[in-house]
Amino acid sequence: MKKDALEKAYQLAKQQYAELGVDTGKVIKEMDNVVISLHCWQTDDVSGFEKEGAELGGGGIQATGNFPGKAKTIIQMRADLDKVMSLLPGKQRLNLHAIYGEFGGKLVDRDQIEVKHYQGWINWAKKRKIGLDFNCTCFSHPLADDGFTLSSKNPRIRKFWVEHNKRCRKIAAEMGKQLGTPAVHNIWIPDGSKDTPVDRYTLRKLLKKSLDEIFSVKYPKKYLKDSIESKLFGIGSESMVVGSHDFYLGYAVKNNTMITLDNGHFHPTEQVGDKISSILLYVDELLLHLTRGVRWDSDHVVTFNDELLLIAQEIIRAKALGRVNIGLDFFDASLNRIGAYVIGTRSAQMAFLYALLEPQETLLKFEEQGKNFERLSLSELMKSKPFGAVWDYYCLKNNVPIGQDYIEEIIKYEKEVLMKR
Ligand code: RNT
Ligand code: ZN
Repeated sequence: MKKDALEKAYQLAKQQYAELGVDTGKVIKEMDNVVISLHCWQTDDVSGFEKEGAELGGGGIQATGNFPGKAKTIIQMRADLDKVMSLLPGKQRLNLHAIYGEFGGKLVDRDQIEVKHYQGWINWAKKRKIGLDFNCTCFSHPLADDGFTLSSKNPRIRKFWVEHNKRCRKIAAEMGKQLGTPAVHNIWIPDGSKDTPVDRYTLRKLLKKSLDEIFSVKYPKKYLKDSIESKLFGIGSESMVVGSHDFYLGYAVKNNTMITLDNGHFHPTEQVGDKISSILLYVDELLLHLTRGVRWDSDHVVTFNDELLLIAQEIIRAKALGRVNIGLDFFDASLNRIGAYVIGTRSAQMAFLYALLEPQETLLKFEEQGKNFERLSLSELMKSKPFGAVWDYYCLKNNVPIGQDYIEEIIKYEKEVLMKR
């Protein structure tokens, strides 16, 4: 569509929203506060660069598909991420896993990693004026093969993973320090069991002990923000996951760490959107891992669905954007990976835009007056308002492809870059 047509469509949309008491100009400005942390691992199916030909192994997570063109080197990964960011409106950060360090062809075990292995990324981020986030990698490793890491009853194994986590937090704090924006460090471990264990208590006690050891080293909040991620079940840990929601929620409240809510990690009828207003009463901040679980924690590309919308709406309604760190967590190897990022990130951004365009005051008035029919009507009516015109205008203002134009750009990159790998 031509620029003037887009402007015109936006002006009409602006009027329609204004009639409902919604200021679209203000909403577009507010979108600056929706910063999305791009998970680096969609570029290479969570393989990492510890050794050539590394692949995601174990931990109950899986990337399925073999679409050509996956990033095999840091250079390729950075090129892909630059391409992705060039197609996204708004602001991003980059979320790294420990396996994505620059190890210079040497095998550096996880209990040996240092800031220097990530300095290249820090410099890369500095150049792009973006922040970094970080994750320990407690899977795809021989010492994770028996299914237990930080909760292992084997002291050698547990010690190894405690050391890894301590180093990861140190690295993350340095990222935050150098980049002037706190890095979120997220702990997710795969620990759990396929069959019903007889001793859950000791395992959880050990996990608690490990976390206490890890967090005994303190860093200023302006450099590092700690988060812990629960899960209901994984492949191979169907009967029990040590780091359950109850476990981490208790730990987070007691120790004031953040909680990571991955919407693939709960029972399918449980809504992460519903949890936000509860958890924010007890912890300062949250980390989201936006994903799309299809039948299981399958980590499909995020789409603009009801689940995502409720999450965005609940954050906006609680005026909690400043307390929620937005991360993505999907890895689909069955389609163009750059495309996967752009779809998923744009859908997440669209959900926040949609939530910001809600006529909050009117809906609240209806609710408080017991006018339930009116509340439901207006909520439904909002779905056919010209939201797309505001979204297009937002992309226009951000100088990124509008509407379907990004598809062509990605296909071009696929032909010129991905297919030549
Ligand atoms: C696994 C967790 C975890 C990982 C990433 C790669 O179920 O969601 O966040 O997906 O750390
Ligand atoms: Zn996750």
